[in-house]
Amino acid sequence: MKDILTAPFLIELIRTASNMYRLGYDERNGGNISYMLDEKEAGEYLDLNNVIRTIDTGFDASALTGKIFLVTGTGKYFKNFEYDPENNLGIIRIAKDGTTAELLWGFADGGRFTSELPAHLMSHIARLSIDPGNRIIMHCHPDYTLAMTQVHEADERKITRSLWKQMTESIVVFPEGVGVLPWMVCGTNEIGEATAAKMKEYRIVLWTLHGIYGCGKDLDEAFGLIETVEKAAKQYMLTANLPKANEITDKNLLALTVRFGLNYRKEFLDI
Ligand code: 2HA
Ligand code: ZN
Repeated sequence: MKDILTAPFLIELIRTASNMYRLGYDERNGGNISYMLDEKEAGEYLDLNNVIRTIDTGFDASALTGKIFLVTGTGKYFKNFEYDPENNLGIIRIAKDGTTAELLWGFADGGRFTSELPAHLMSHIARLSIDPGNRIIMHCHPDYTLAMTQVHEADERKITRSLWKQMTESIVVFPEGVGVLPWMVCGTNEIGEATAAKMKEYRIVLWTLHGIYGCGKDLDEAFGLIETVEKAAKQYMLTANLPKANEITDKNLLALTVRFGLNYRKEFLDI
């Protein structure tokens, strides 16, 4: 058995979380990540027959029975993962009943997975149904995205258009636009279901006055989506009160979709 602390998936998640902490995306215990692991790869580092304890998830994730996830712990700080992975992170497998998580590693201080597990697992189910290569669901609280949800109408078409028009890269990176949820109580099955429903259409979902969800085939892709939205939101907030001398037009956006062969959300352009 190889040492789990040398596992690339663990090292990569820790490095990503440390970076996110330093960017200010994850204050205190803010944010959470789940990473669906390959069973064969996980088996190189863990005895998959050794269930340390079981934890009730409180919702049905039968579609993920047998799937193994590296997940961040509830109440844990992203800044501490690199110093103490075994108390801050855990590896769980969804049991046959669909509502029990089998702990295979971590949460060594008796802790449990993130309070946002419903949104994570329901979003994994939603993304896998349209993209079998999806592995990551990532949630965090980046400043400018959060600020933008305070001042911008929470309308998917309008907020996507504002983000697309901030910088050339936006429509290239998220041509399908961004999904938006109104303010809701977090950590519940209801916000999990609402997030997953949006994830069927978008890889980015904004939680008004809370934060952002992103997904992807790996940590770079999920984080790259989030940091691009955050950069565009930053441009928006830096210039919202200034007269505009130059602007990306709908014609410019259309030209980008042609240049990059983008499968963009056509109803979001005024052409
Ligand atoms: O884990 O970000 O949404 C803390 C949160 C809850
Ligand atoms: Zn949050």
